[in-house]
Amino acid sequence: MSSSGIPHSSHWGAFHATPDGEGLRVTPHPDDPAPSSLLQNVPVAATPTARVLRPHVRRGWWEDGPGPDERRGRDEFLAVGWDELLDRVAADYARVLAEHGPRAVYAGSYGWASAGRFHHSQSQLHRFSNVLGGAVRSTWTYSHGVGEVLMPRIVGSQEPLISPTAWSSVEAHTDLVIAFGGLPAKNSEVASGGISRHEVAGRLRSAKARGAEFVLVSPLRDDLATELDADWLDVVPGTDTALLLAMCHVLLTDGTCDADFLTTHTAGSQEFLHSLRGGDDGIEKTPEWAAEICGIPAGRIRDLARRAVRGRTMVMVSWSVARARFGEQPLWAAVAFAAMIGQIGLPGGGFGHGYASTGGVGKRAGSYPLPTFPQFADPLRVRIPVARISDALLHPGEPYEVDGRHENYPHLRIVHWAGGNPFHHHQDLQRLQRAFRAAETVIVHDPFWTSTARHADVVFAATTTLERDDIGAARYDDRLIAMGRVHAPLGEARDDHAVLADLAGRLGVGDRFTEGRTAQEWVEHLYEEWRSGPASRAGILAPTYAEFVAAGEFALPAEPGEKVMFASFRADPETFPLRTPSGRIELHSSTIAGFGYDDCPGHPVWLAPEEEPDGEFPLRLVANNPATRLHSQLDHGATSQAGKVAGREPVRMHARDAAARGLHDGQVVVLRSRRGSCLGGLVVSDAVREGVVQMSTGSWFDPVAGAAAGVTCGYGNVNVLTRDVGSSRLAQACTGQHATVQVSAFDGVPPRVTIFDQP
Ligand SMILES: Nc1nc2c(c(=O)[nH]1)N[C@H]1C(S)=C(S)[C@@H](COP(=O)(O)OP(=O)(O)OC[C@H]3O[C@@H](n4cnc5c(=O)[nH]c(N)nc54)[C@H](O)[C@@H]3O)O[C@H]1N2
Ligand SMILES: Nc1nc2c(c(=O)[nH]1)N[C@H]1C(S)=C(S)[C@@H](COP(=O)(O)OP(=O)(O)OC[C@H]3O[C@@H](n4cnc5c(=O)[nH]c(N)nc54)[C@H](O)[C@@H]3O)O[C@H]1N2
Ligand SMILES: [Mo]
Repeated sequence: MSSSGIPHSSHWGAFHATPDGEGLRVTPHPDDPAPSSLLQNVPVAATPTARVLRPHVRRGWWEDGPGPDERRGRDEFLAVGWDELLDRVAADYARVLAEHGPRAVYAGSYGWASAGRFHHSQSQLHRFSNVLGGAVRSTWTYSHGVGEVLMPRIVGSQEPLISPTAWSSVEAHTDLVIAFGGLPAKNSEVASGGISRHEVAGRLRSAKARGAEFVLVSPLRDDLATELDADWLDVVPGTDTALLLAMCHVLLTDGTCDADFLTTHTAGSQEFLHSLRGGDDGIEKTPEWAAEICGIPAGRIRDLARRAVRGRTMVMVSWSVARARFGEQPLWAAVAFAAMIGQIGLPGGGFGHGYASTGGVGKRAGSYPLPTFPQFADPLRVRIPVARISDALLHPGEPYEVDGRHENYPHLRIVHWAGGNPFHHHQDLQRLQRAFRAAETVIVHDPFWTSTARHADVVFAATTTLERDDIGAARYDDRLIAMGRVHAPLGEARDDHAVLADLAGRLGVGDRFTEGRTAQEWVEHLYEEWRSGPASRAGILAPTYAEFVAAGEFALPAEPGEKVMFASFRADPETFPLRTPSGRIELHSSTIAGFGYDDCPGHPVWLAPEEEPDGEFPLRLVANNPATRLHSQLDHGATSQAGKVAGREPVRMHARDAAARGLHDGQVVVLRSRRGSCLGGLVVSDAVREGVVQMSTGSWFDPVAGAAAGVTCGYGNVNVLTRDVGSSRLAQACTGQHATVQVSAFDGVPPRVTIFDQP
């Protein structure tokens, strides 16, 4: 690296940090062609604002002991010493394990945490649980939980959402990109584990320069860069399935679908095509039928389907489109449409799920090994679908269904979270409050006084990455970064590893947890073990740890070839079948049909959202991921704060919807749904479809004391509005992207935002 400062990394980019007087100067990696503005949120992490500076405990838990408690989330916190707090937590762990076993501990701890291969909080917590005999964990993600379950069933793997056809192939070969949910530049700024070069915008630009055309299917016009000159189909949120089925219907009635490909490479096409003709419900899935539902005129639907068979077409579906009730359907319908075009497995053709949902998707195939912190095996192996956390806490022992299985929720007594913020990420936060109050002990490690920390009994003050050495690396990135400690820990903050090591020690498994290494020794060990083992076997000639640290980084070799998903299957489906029961792409799945789910039948169908706009809640909310931060992280940072409107999370609305309510740009408004309400700052914009409002996630949940202002959250956490229900019984995935709401003026003095104050 050429620029000065200490090398470091984050999920939103590699950078250099230089202590600068009282503050911190952050400069992007010199080779990053499009550094993220999120980097300017980083300096605030080095200040005491909103930091947990000492370990804390909730008074009620400390004085009255563990147990379900209505005071959780509103009680007072006491600052206590590390040792006395660790003693009490160890005693409670010992109690619960002795009385109820590991099935009573939830250590799923979902969340993005921070970059760094050793100090990764979930990995640390999972290793801790595993040496203790296991704990209940979560499975799948909020990001693409639908795809994780559906794709293996219909195409045999998660490849379409993890590593679809490479961007380089799209750049070189695609004539038409149809982007459902768009390719928002904001999302590609981020990639889990780190990203040293941001390439998506450049790839799109050169595809355009070669002559590629773009169609944006989204309720928001700015989900695709203006310079790409896309045709915008401003679909009604949650209705892409109807649009896609009608596009399939056009290929069928035009006779332009690739019948050979359907025969040789798919299973169940007869059932699917029959359903397009109205075989299931007597309704032909014509463009006229779809237009009524999705708000796109029939003529435009027909045109789009016809354009798609004219050249090489890539059907891209963002992860968000499936993060909704019945989210399995648009994804499956998009696979069906791509199969009917018949270009799956050709360069630049077919489909992919999540291009630009992060900067890593389609960037590299991820073929090289990375230094990895061993977690041991989980002896318990009890998992709940990640977004069913409130259900599990509120309904212990009760049955639920997922992916063809009948399960029962475990009775969770300890909830242990490190590196995630459920009081930002989960749906229906007031329900989550009730769920957390049902637990006996809630333990949270976080550097910041997040809303989750404020709903805990025990708050362990964690360090930030700036306070420790680590190895920055990610599967889809091309560099290892020697992350250096930039400053000493603030207050009494400690690394998650150190805290868990002390807890493990008190529970008699300290040596097994640490293997006798300090954190620094672990970092060096992980690197050296990788260098001499997997790296060397993969032909990577990596420098020694000392050389790596001196250089500040190490560039991985370029990957050979250009990945085209399912190319060998296309070329020879007999020799290279997909890992589905038929070996083919399943347009109808007998397995899924066999589950008998009316919320996810055996082939893609249109299922109307249960919560339709009505007189009381007439607007459709799009609750997407934020442009100015990663989720809730560093919401008090400069970039995030610069994006606020009237000191709240911005809410965008079309001018006609604003006028109909007498609202004006810049004013504080209230959003209400059947679940709760929050304030926001209004932005009037013609980039939003009429009847839709958009508010991003990630503003910290700031419950208004005594509900004085008549609202649930005074700052703008959109998840007080969303509905806590699974996508379907198939994936049971997060559906937070959509809700129906009403927006009105907020009269009176908005409450002061208190969420960044020390509690
Ligand atoms: N309505 C709606 N809700 C959504 C979504 C949506 O589209 N709509 N999207 C969902 C998606 S895709 C996701 S992935 C989730 C994301 O939800 P989360 O991943 O939970 O969100 P983050 O804000 O990244 O939370 C990470 C937490 O880890 C903490 N942290 C960082 N580094 C460390 C560390 O070293 N140690 C410890 N102990 N803590 C650390 C941070 O301070 C922060 O509190 O949100 C979901 N929620
Ligand atoms: N800057 C930044 N980048 C991020 C993140 C972040 O917090 N900040 N989070 C990261 C994470 S964890 C994830 S999982 C990904 C998320 O990646 P995505 O899930 O792809 O991102 P979202 O921003 O939630 O949604 C993208 C767009 O989908 C559109 N959309 C919503 N509903 C519909 C619909 O029904 N139909 C159609 N056609 N379009 C719809 C919305 O207009 C929205 O802007 O982003 C990652 N990147
Ligand atoms: Mo995500």
